[in-house]
Amino acid sequence: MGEIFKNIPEIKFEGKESKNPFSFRYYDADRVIMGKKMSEHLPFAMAWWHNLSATGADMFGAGTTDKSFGVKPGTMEHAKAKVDAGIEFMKKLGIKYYCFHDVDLIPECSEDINVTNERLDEITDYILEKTKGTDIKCLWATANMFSNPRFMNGAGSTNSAEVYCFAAAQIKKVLELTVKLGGRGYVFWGGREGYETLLNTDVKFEQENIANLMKMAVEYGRSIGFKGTFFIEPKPKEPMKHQYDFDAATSIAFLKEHGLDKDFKMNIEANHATLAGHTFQHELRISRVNGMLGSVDANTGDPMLGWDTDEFPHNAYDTTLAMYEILKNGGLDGGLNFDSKSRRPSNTYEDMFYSFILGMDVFALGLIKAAELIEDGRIEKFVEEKYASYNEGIGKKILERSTTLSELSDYALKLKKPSSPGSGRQEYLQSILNDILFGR
Ligand code: XUL
Ligand code: CO
Repeated sequence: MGEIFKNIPEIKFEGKESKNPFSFRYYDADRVIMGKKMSEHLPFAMAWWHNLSATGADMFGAGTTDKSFGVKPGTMEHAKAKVDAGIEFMKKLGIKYYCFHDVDLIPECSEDINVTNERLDEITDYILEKTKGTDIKCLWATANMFSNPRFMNGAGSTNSAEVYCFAAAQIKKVLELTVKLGGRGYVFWGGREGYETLLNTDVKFEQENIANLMKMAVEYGRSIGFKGTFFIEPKPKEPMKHQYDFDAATSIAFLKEHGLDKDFKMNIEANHATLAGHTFQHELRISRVNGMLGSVDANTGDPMLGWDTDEFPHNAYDTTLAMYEILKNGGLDGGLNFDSKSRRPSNTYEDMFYSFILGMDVFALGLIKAAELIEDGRIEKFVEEKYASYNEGIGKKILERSTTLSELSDYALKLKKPSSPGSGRQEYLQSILNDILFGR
């Protein structure tokens, strides 16, 4: 197949003065920041589903973007055209990774899972052939256990033992494909793992069955040589009223309870964080301080809307704070997957590129600013000093865990009244952040 995205050049770094819409203003792959190249700090990935499959269809209207790539959709020829389009797209943007659900790659055969699996073998052979000699690889893969009607009551949480076996079969197959494609991770996003009403739900039974499925996945994955990380991608709701992997804190507790915390980390998606009533940074921070920050689904929601709009990231304030957490984490096992879709009226091939240029540039800008924040040091110094009362005296004893409740009580009674804990200085810190973002 010839060039698909005709008239769209390779996107190069031209610097912030550039007015060329097909250029990066901030993403300069080889620029070194805090000892590492930008491309290493920012392992960007393309989500097969949004970029190559979704046409902009929503509950109220048909698709607006032609993703046929010149071939009839629903055929293996079309599946291959998507591979060709995806590789050309990634090459033009300098993106090295892709992420997929099994059924993003091929038309699923609803009558026989064996046929689906044969198609998956064929398409992954084709991906390997087409990516040979390039540095394009799979970031992570996942089994879609939410679209097929069989999963209407869940996958790991289903009431049907037969359906549970189909979930297992899909996971097994996708793990094999992940190894075949050299993937760095395998994701569990529990889209239907939750409930609509507690009136018909045995929560404990369902959660234990989900954990069991994950344990079997780890055992099988390790037995076939999968050395990467398993991820849970928390989301509080949508499509279900309540999803078990509500947020990072809930998911981490679940993993610890079931002894899965050595093999799993979090894949944090920005829009899922805000649906849970948290900021993106909050979810990254909670994961990081628990040693569980593994990967990121890069997108953003709309503060005015209560659903998963999956917009391309565009807010440099958010990406700065996100990259701050990622730098403090020492990077990611996974990467930054654009689980984002162009808006429905942004319906041309050019828009597909503009969307990624926006997302990649705003994360590059976030990286530059997060590094400046760390190098500036004023905010971190403030936080360190805020806890200085634990550096000596009774505070030191508390930190060393060498005191008792009675000794602390005696200390307080003798003191009669504590001195002020000191100002939190929020507004001062916010002005430093603004200065770093906009004042230089
Ligand atoms: C859904 C979502 C998924 C996962 C993978 O909100 O984010 O696409 O990333 O199943
Ligand atoms: Co996601």
